[in-house]
Amino acid sequence: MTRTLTIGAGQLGPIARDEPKSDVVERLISLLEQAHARGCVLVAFPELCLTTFFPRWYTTASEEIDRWFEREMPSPETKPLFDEAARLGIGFTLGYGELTTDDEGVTHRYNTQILVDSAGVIVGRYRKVHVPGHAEYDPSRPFQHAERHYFEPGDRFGVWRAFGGIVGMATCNDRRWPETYRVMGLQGAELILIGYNTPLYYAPDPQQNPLQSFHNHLVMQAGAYQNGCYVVGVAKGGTEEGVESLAQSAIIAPSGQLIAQAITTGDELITATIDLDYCKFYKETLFNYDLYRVPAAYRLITERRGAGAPEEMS
Ligand code: CDT
Repeated sequence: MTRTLTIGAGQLGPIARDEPKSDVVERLISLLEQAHARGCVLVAFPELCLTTFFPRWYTTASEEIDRWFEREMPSPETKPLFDEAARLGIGFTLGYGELTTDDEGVTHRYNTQILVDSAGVIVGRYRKVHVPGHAEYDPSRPFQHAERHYFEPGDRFGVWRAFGGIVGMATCNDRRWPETYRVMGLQGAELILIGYNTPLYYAPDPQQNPLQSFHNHLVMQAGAYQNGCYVVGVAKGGTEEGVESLAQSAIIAPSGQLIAQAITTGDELITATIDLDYCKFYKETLFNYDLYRVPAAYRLITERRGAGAPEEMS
C-alpha cells in the first residue's frame, strides 16, 4: 500500500451567529468537492466548525446552549456531508460541540473532533484536553472566552490506524502544549490534524496579540519536527461577530517546514501530497525515542501539574 497521500485543510471564514448549520454544511461540501478535484483522500476541518465560536458569549440559557451542540453524529444537518464524502470516497475531520449523556444519566459537553474514513464511517473521536479561557462571566473583557463554562476536558490523546498511517487529532489550545504531540508521538503518530479558532485579541496579555501568527506556526512546526510527524493546522478565521480570528492554516512536514499555507482569511482549501514514510527520517535518527529519550529524568511531567519548588540536586 502506498504511503503517499494528498491531504487538505479546509479553512473556513466566519460563521454568523444566526447562520443555519445546513448552510455551513454546504460550505464544507464545497471544500470537500474542491479537495476531491485536487486528488485529496482526507480533508481536515476546523474546531467547532458547524457554528459561530459561541464561547465568546456567556449564557446559562440551556435552550440556546443546546442549539450549539450535537446530540448525535451524523446529525440530520451533517448527514449530507457524510453522504457526499462517502460518495467521493474522501475522509475528513470535523470539530463540533458534543452533548452526551452517560450511563448514570449525567449530561456532558465536550469540544470534540471526529475522524471519518473514506466510506463515511466515524473511526476516531477526540475530546479537547486543554480547555482554555474561563468558567465565569468576566466583565473586564471586550468579549468572552468561556470555553471552561461550556466544556469539560477530555482525558486522553488517541491515535488511529487510518489512511495507511497512524493519525492523531488535537484541538486548538492543545497545539500550544508539547505534551500533546509527544503523547501521540509515543503512539507512533505520523499525521496530526488540528482545528482552531484563535481570536487575535488575547485579553489576559494583549502584548501577545501581534505574535499570534508567529506562535501558531512556532508550536505546530516544533511539534512536527520534535516528533517526526506531519501536522495540519486548520483555522476558522476572519472577523466573526466583530471578533477577528487568526487564519494562516498550514500543512507542516516532519522537518518542521511549512509545505502549504492559506493566503486568505475565508473559506480556502490548501493541499499537499505527503509521504508518511518520510517521518522515519526524523523518528529513526535525531528523535529516535527508544535510543535517546530518558523517561526517568522526566518524572515531574506526570507528578506535577504546576511549577513547584526546585528539587534537591546532590
Ligand atoms: N479555541 C481555542 O482554544 N483558542 C485559544 C485562544 C487562546 S486562550 C483564550 C487558542 O489557544 O488559540
